Amino acid sequence: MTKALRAITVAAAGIGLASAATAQDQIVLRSADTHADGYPTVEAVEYMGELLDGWTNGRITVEVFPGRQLGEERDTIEQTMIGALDMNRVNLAPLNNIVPETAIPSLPYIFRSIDHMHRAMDGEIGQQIFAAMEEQGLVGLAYYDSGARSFYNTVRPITSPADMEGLRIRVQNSDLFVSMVEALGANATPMEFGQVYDALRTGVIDGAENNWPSYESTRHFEVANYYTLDQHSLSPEVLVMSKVTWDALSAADQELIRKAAALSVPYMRELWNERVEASRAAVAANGNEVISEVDKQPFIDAMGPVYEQFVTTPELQDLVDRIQSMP
Ligand code: GTR
Repeated sequence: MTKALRAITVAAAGIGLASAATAQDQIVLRSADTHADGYPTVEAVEYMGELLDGWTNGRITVEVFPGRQLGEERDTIEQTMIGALDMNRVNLAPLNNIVPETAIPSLPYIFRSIDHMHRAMDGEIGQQIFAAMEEQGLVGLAYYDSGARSFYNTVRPITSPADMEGLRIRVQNSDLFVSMVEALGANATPMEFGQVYDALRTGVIDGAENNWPSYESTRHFEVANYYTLDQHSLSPEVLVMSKVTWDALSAADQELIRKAAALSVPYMRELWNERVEASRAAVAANGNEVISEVDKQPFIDAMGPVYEQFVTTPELQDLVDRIQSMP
């Protein structure tokens, strides 16, 4: 595509894909990601774009805007819902307040393992949650890995919920995560991802929680020395498309996009596993105190109120039961 044409389609995307695609031949899907270039989620969506580009001889392309260029997740989710942005790769957590079903895979300790999470999200459960998102204008395309989220802080090694008492912990913009942190006796501070580094450095917060690659890529590990592998949430990443964009596509193009998204999942998972190892190594080289032998039971026991607060309908309870009873 020529630079001029790309500029036109990008400008037109602000008023929806239908206008961008009036030329019918060129579809440029703009996609946001909070992570920097090179992060596995960014690479996966770029790969999906390369597949589409190849299959359509350049007719459909994806333009990824990494590193919060289009705003924090809260903003880009809104943009996607109204059709100002075509695609968005976010964590399920910032969707929890918008689509109650998305809270279920974010629940603390709901999955026994990453494998268990894959089986649920790659099957009927994942599809049911996609269907619920559609009512809010979001078409789910893929679930990506996000490993396990664990607590890190600047103050002390956490080995039990008692050690969390009084700490100010940043959480994502999700009431579920607020409730989880409060159930452990800490103070939850919802904050956008891009503000966490400075907040940790200046002592506005004492800690946060995330997986290995995010702890490392954001350099949070350089300011928050203690990382406790309590693995409280396996909340996966998700790639969504605006329903406004989706509905403007032909059925054949929708199918191509679904196919490319599906192929980007195993690609992402491989990159993810490599990145986890690289991040562990970077954190070890920095000499951080990693508390890996954690008795998870007291953390699990403290989570009862969180389930009570968020599993509030028979439908949500059914999702929980089906996940928990999976072999
Ligand atoms: C990361 C996730 C981001 C964002 C971030 C956060 O693990 O990939 O999408 O949700 O956590 O904590 O805000």
